[in-house]
Order: sequence, then structure tokens, then C-alpha cells
Amino acid sequence: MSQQATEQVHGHYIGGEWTTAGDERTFESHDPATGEVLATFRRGTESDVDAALEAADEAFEEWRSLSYIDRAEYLWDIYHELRDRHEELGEIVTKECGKEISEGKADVTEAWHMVEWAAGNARHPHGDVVPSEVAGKDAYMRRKPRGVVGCITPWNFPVAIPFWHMAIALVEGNTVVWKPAEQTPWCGQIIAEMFEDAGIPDGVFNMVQGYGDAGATITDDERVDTVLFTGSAEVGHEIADKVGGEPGKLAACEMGGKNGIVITEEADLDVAVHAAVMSSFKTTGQRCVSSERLIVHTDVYDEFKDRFVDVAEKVAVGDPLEDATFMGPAIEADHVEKIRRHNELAVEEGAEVLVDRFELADEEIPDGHDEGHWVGPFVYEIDYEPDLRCLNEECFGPHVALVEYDGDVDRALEIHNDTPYGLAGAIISEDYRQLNAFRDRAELGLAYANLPCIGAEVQLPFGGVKKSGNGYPSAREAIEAVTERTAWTMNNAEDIQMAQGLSADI
Ligand code: UN1
Repeated sequence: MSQQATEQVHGHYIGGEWTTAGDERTFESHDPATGEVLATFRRGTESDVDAALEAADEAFEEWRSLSYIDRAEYLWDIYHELRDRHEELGEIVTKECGKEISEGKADVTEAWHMVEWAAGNARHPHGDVVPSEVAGKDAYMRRKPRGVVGCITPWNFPVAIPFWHMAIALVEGNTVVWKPAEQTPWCGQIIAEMFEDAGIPDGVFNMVQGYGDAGATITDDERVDTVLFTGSAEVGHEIADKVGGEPGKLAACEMGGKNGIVITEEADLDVAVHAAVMSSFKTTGQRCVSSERLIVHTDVYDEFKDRFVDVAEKVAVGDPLEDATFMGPAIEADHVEKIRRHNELAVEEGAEVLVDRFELADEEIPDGHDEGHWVGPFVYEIDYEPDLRCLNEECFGPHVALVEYDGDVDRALEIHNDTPYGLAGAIISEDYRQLNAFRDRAELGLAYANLPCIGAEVQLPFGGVKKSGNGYPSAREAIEAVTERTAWTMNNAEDIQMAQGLSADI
């Protein structure tokens, strides 16, 4: 899509056609660092979603009848395109969602990793040979696609996460209706163009642009067999409740976290400071795995605090296209206000503020970027109490609490596990017993030792426990959500024999 395209209104990709049907309403994609309008899109309506679901439903029988390997061929084309256009697409990600440029490129890299995993998996075994009690009986577990998969994806990984959902759903033989996040429709448009260029059969992949109303129309429709969702806990729980209550329908939702890093008295503080800065401020704290709690042993608390504060005061906030930038802007003005409310809430609850760069100084704002949604690190310390909202509610910004603890790793775990969420977390320690205690008892889907709690790789399960998720919309685990299992049992003997010693006499 060229820059001139800003004059044009981009539509939806439905049944192999671009369409701007539906109503006349449009919305714009903005560069969060400059406020510049990048492109204009049609806002999807119920009738657009209906047409997309109809197309997906119709295309299903033919698509499922192709071999896994033939289906994967279309994805391999996209894999090559993602690689060939790495630089260009990385810049587009950065322009549309404000992540600094190495993150923009990493988003594209993560996308082709997922495509490689899903398409490569087409040549791997897809079921089990299971023993039977009865000689002469062969038993298997076979997988088959569920049908139409609805995918709802967030803006913070606008290329990677759509492929987490869709690459696997498609290779497994499902058809897809996808709604990209309303903040990143340009990335949505480009991905849809890739499917078109790959020649995927009409109706197999469909994309409807728009807001939550279009997303809800997808998730509520009875033609949708599985919903894959990555995004906020609020929306994810609504989807899980609604879809989970409908017989025959499945939802795999991965939501946010109030992720914590435990820094014990046995920590290497170089590693601790590095891991905490990466986890709390990379992506401007706008990852579902970003850390908002640092739980630090009293013996190392003061030294860690001084060193962490020193780096938080200095990390470079600025133009995300510049290599020297560590943090770009927040995604949009409303989100800046949300971060402000979380910062204020912490203060109301008794926080001692250690770093307040929420409002950047004028000289920190890059030239020509006055309209950007700038926020800097906000760091505070607070005495642990179980019901503090600031230690329980996700901010999704560069907002992080230091909490001091005294005692053994059990005490650290008690504080760490005391949130409704359970997505990602880390322990920094040189003591293997402490590491093992965290591995076994931290209530998490993703647990790290001596590392930041961001940066999961696609071949690992990605999902959370407690309020963070009810399933895995990516990698091997997503296969569970997009396939049905058939127990297939065949008789090779001349007569019928039954299991459990049941008499077959008639
Ligand atoms: C997210 O934060 O929404 O583990 C996804 C990571 C990335 C994915 C993050 N691979 O940080």
C-alpha cells in the first residue's frame, strides 16, 4: 500500500474480493508518534461480517478436502513474502503501533516463525495410534478441522499475533474470518493482500475491518465454531463466557497480566536491573507479558532500587524509527489517559513515587512529534497489602511498582501469586532451589529464570492461568482449539469382539 493510498478508503477482503459495501462510516489509522493519518478504512458492519461468515462457511468443505501439505503451500508463499519484505513491514509496524524499530521488525520475524511452524507442522504426524484391549482391533485418534474460526487480534503485535491464530487454523483445514485491531488496520490490509497474492481459494481467508461491534458480531454468530482471541481481560472474559456457554462452540482466549519479577537475595543485580528494565519498559509497557511488579528481597532492595531508578530516569523515549530509541509512544490518547489514571491510583493508595516521567519534558519530545502520545516511565514503591488495586489491576503501560519483602522464597511467591492474573513472570536468583520453587509454584503460564518475562518463542505454549486465559490461541496448543478429535476404531478380525469383557453373543 503506497502513501498515496491515504486518499483512498480501504475495504474488507471477503470471499476473494475487496469490498467497501456496508455503511459509509470510515475510520483512520494514525501514527502514534506524530498523529499523522496513515490511511482510511471502511468500518465493518453486521452485513459485512455476515458476508464474510457466509463465504467462510461455503469455502470450508473444499478447503478441508485438500491435503495438509497442499494447504500449507499457500502459507509458505506468505512465509517468503514476510521474509523478503522484513525491513519494509517492520517499519510499517513501527509507524502504525509506535514500537521502536527493532520491535517492529521482531514482530514480522515472529510472524514468519509462526508460519514456518504451522506450515512445517503439515508434514508431522497429526494423531495417535492407540492400543486396544481386543486383538484384531485397531484404534486411532484422528484430527479434523472444526469449521469456521473467528480471529480477534490486538494492536501491539499487529503482524505476529494474527499469524499465531490464522496460520494454524488454516493449515488444520479451517476457514477464517479475522478482525484486526482498529488501531492497526494498515497491517490488516497488508496481511490480507498477502493472502490474496498467495492465491488462497476464495472464502478461505476473510478480513473485516472495524471496531468491537464487528468483533462481537463474529464471536456471537452460530456459524463460528472456534473463537481465537488475544487482547484485554475485559473483552476476553466476555467472549469466553458467551462462547463457552454455547454447546459445540469453543473459545481460546489469551488475556493480560499483572506480571511480576521476583528478585531474591541471591540475585545477580546486573541481570536483575537489565531484566526488569526490559520487562517493564520495552514496547512502552504495552505487552500482555510486561512486568508491573518488582518483588525485591530486603537485603538487596536499596541497591536494586537505586540502580533501577537510575536506568528508568535515563531510558531513551523518542522517535520509534530511530535506532537509539528504547521506548516509543503509547498507542493512542485514550490509552495515555488510562496510564495516567493508574499512576494516580497508585499515589492515592500510598505509593512513594521514585520516577515520574509520565509527562515528558518538552526537550525530550522529538522535533515534529508534538502530536505523539508520549509517556515515560513511572516507578513507585509501595508496602505490600493484599487488596491494593495498584498491585492487582493491569495498567498496560510503563508503570511499575517496587515491593520489598523479607523472608524466604515462599514469602516472595505468596506476594507474587497474589493477583487475579497468571500470565508471565520471572525470578532472578543464582540459587537453583529458589528457581525450582518458582518454576513449580508460581501461578503462571510463562515462567522465566534470570531473564526478562517478555520474549516468548512460537514453539512454546503461550497462554496464562487464572484471569489471564482459558486456552492457547497459538502454537501446538492452538491445534486443540481448531480441531476435533475422532476416536477411529477398526475391526480386522472375522468376528465382533467387545472390550471390557462384554459378551458379543446374540
Ligand atoms: C503480547 O504481549 O501481547 O513473549 C504478546 C513476548 C512476545 C509476544 C507478546 N513473543 O513478549
